[in-house]
Amino acid sequence: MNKNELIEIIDNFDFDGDFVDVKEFGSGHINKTYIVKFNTPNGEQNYVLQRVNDNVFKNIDELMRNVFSVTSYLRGIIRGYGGDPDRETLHYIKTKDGHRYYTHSDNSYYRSYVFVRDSISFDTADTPEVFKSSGQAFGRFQRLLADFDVESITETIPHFHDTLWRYENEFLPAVEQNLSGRLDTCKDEVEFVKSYADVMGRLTSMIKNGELPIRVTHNDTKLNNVMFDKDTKQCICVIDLDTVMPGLALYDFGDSIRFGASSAVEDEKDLDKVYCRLDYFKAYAEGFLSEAGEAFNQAEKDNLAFASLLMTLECGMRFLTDYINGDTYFRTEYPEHNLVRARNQFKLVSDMDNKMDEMEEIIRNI
Ligand code: ADP
Ligand code: GN1
Ligand code: MG
Repeated sequence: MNKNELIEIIDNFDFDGDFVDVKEFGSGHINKTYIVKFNTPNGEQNYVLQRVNDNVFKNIDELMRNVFSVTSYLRGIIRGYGGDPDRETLHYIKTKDGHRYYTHSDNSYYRSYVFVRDSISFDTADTPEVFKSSGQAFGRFQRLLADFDVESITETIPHFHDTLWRYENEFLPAVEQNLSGRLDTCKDEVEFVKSYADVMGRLTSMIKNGELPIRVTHNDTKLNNVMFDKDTKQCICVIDLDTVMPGLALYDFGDSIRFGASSAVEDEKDLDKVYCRLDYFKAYAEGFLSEAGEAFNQAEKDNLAFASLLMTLECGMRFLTDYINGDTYFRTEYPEHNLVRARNQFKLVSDMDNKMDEMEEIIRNI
């Protein structure tokens, strides 16, 4: 997309002030994100413009209805306790003609929100304190949405964290079809996934038995989906709300551990550098449980460590599936990127498996 076209798109949104500049921004794997600078009489005002990935999100109307509904609910609560709704949750900006998103002439979709001022996001946690603070942010997010009507939002991606469903309906068919012809290069990784088949349905069976309650959850709790104050390094708000759906508290906990308790970035190739940092695991658990833990039943508490392993396995399996399918889902920067990510996640799974007793002990002690 060239700059003139971007400016034409920006002109459709109801922004305040005069346009100054637009630049690519952020490191998400799904949407294409830009920062848009405006000048107003009160100083600089920045916005985020995103091209929504319509290969991943098939129903943009429902997606945008969900995120507007979740954020307006949160804004009400935040106002109620005297907080700043423009900073503590996303503030979506409609188009000049009142729509929740803009459809470009090439049938691509754009949406926009206020850039959280004086904020940064992290691709790795440099200290346990930063990670603990993200745990508080995601725990609080879950707590604030506890009474939000689950039925009022659509599942933007069905079966999102149903690991066994993904194994049977996405992974095994991908291996069977070998669309990219890459199967020869990842046989060990395929066997690794298969060796965990018997644990993949554990949480979904517990949902069916009524042991685990369905809550409104975020479902994509990567550290870089939390904005922090750039000076105090305290969390400000949770972003990337496209996957807010009915789910398990355990999914949100486990997915955070997968990303932030890892000693290395998600695509580190040197697997000796990749392991689960138990002090970070402990810090996150303290932060998350301090905000959300009061509502948890015993089965939820008992499965926090297991869910961390399961979410890591699931994500590795999704990267591997995408590699075998020829890179059609996650944004990649080089041909083996998804395989590198999968190997990285599987190293983490093995390490968590070895440390499972210690992880469970940490949770019992909190
Ligand atoms: P993706 O679905 O591709 O992960 P995100 O919504 O997470 O897209 O945005 C990608 C990145 O852009 C984030 O990790 C964050 O760094 C930055 N970002 C997104 N929204 C905001 C915002 N409102 N204020 C500041 N930065 C943001
Ligand atoms: C994607 O959008 P982003 O980059 O925050 C993905 C997550 C994966 C993650 C792996 C909608 O998250 O499920 O866990 O990549 N989001 C979607 O890094 O599929
Ligand atoms: Mg993101």
